[in-house]
Amino acid sequence: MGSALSVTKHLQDVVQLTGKEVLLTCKVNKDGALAQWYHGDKEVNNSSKVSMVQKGRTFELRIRDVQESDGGYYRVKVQHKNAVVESTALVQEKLRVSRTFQDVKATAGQEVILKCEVNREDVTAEWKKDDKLLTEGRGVVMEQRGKEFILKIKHAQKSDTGFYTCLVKSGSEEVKISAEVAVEEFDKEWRILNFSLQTRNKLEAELTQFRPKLEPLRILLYGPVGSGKSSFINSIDVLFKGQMATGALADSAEAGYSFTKKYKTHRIEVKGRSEVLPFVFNDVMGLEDKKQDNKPEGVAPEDIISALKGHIPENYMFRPSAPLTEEQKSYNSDPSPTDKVHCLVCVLPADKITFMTDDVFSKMKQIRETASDMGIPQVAMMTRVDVECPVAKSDLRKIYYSMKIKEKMQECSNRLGVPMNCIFPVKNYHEETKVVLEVDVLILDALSHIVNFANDYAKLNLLG
Ligand SMILES: Nc1nc2c(ncn2[C@@H]2O[C@H](COP(=O)(O)OP(=O)(O)O)[C@@H](O)[C@H]2O)c(=O)[nH]1
Ligand SMILES: [Mg+2]
Repeated sequence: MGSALSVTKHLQDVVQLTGKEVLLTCKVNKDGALAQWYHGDKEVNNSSKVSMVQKGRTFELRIRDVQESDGGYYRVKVQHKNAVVESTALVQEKLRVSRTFQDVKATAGQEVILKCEVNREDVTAEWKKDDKLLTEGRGVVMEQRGKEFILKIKHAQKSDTGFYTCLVKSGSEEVKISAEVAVEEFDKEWRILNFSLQTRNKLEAELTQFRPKLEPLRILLYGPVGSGKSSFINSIDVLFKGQMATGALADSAEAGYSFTKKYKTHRIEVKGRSEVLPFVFNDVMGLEDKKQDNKPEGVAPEDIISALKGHIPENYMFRPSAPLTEEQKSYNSDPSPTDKVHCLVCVLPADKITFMTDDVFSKMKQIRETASDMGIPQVAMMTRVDVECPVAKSDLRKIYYSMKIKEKMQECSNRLGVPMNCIFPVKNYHEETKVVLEVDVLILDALSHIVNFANDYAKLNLLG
């Protein structure tokens, strides 16, 4: 009779390099036994991939060219008469990296994503920056999706620069993926602006005490709907009043596309004084692409040009498809020097410049060229810097350290044809309940330049 059927040599777990061969061996104590092999639940058949061999009491399974799909549990079921015994082993490809991440160069404020993948799921990972363990928080998020590992740095800052490693482990196996992340920001501000209260008050005093050669100087703001023209006028109003304005001019960004169709002069009162500032603002929304659905057509470039020359009367209602002509009664054919525009300011939202069509820019160019022919100084104001740049959002004092802001200003300059030194980034008051020093300084700085340009122009061209 002898002893009962039993396994004398069990299958051994195997970790093998991809492409190599795996040999599983099982031995029993009886002659004439039969074996069936399983990979998971599926019975294994002889193929070019696997072959099963029996040598007396020994059973072998050979797997050639091991790939990921060959991984998993293998089981051999050995039968002798009515008795059955089994042995099981795990076959795995050796842990390896199937996708690495590359070095990253980002500008401050961008999102940095490092993504890598290994060939197995039975792993854990840790992330290191310069050999120090990284933890989540402050915009740093780590994720595992099966075999994939992702590190996200939401608004990368200069301090996030470093050597990043993802260390993936399974038991005693370990693989590493590393790369350099460089987050760039200027070491020095490329335009000097002092954000002290002293500077603010000095700039404000200069403007309130300013006596231009011509009064009032007229500043025309133009730009697409939602670019922040009304908000800018509103902000100036807030700044000189020293408190939040009640009758807000700005349209909510979500309130469809209502826009200023009326040619209206905005005068700014100064706190504690009965007089108004010696410069005034008009804003016209212009140049929207007619074809874009839901958007209203902007004021015709011809009308903006007429406004530059002083032909558009106060309270005139613009009709986009029918610009004002000399023959019409409302046409101001004999404008006084103060009816004319003394500085043309193009208002562009930092977060939308990239998405504006060439068509819109070519219309702006038409206006700019006319203004240039007339010698009218031109400035571009870049609004919504806080929306576009997290560095500016968290600290406006850093605005001229931000590469992103410089990049956007460069884009304004290239597409609009205005030199960099005539472009001013500003943040408007839009949801604040208190005045903010940094907001004031940026606006006052831009405004001082605009007013001085306007005054120089008036002096040279409009006064005998
Ligand atoms: N975050 C932020 N929002 C702004 C800024 N300037 C304007 N806005 C918002 O942008 C939207 C459009 O502004 P508005 O002044 O009505 O644009 P307009 O059509 O050119 O007169 C409004 O919702 C404003 O509150 C800014 O500097 N930062
Ligand atoms: Mg408006």
